[in-house]
Amino acid sequence: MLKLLLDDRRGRAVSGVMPRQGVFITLEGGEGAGKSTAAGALAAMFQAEGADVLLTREPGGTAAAEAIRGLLLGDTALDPLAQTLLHFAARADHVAMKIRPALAAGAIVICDRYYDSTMAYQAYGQNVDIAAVAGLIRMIGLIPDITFMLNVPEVVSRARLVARNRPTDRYERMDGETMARIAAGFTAIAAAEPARCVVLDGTARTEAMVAQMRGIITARTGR
Ligand code: T5A
Repeated sequence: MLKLLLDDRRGRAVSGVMPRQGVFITLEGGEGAGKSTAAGALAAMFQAEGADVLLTREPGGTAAAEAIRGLLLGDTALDPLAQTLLHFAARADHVAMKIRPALAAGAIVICDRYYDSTMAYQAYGQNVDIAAVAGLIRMIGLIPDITFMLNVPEVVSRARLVARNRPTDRYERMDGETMARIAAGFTAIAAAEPARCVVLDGTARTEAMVAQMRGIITARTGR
């Protein structure tokens, strides 16, 4: 008999998957939106409170997923569907090997990008079939408790990348039209899932943004 492999948002035990007791928080947004900076500050805040925290990222987070990241962010030409499947291969390993065990142990898991990035970058940005990506998301079967979407205008995003002064990857080199479709993708996801997604102003000071995130996490999860 076919087992139900999707878990529910509040983490009750479901046939075939580990029970979920922790809190799963993801950060999403365009290039240079400030996700890594905010994720690090949020993790530090929880650690200072004595919480068990896993700070991780996508693509990446496990040995295999980091190897796939090297291919995805490298210079080898990659068809958008191939990118999609590689992002999900990395994600499947990351979720099974790292995120689900940490949630089962009760940790606060903070992940810098997750499946919304594939929907925005590969489906909306590069015209991979939205329904196909939605199907892959269902196969992963782990929905974040809260997703913070950091919104910055493209001009701010570009200025931050230039100021950082490091070599760009294939995504950072995308043209303005593609970046606009990616931004529209994040907006559509947030509009479709208001109970999960919180859109924040990525041009705000990091400390203020993270304090706002902390308040929302308490209000929504009690942690
Ligand atoms: N990707 C990823 C897909 O296409 N599909 C997928 O499914 C997934 C998971 C990953 C790339 O892969 C793509 C998207 C990405 O392009 P990455 O290097 O991990 O590559 O890229 P990003 O996640 O975009 O990481 P970035 O470092 O580029 O952006 P962040 O994390 O949003 O920004 P951050 O925090 O590094 O900050 C950028 C700069 O801005 C400053 C920081 O000091 C830094 O210099 N800054 C601020 N300045 C003013 N005010 C603030 N509030 C600031 N916050 C940060």
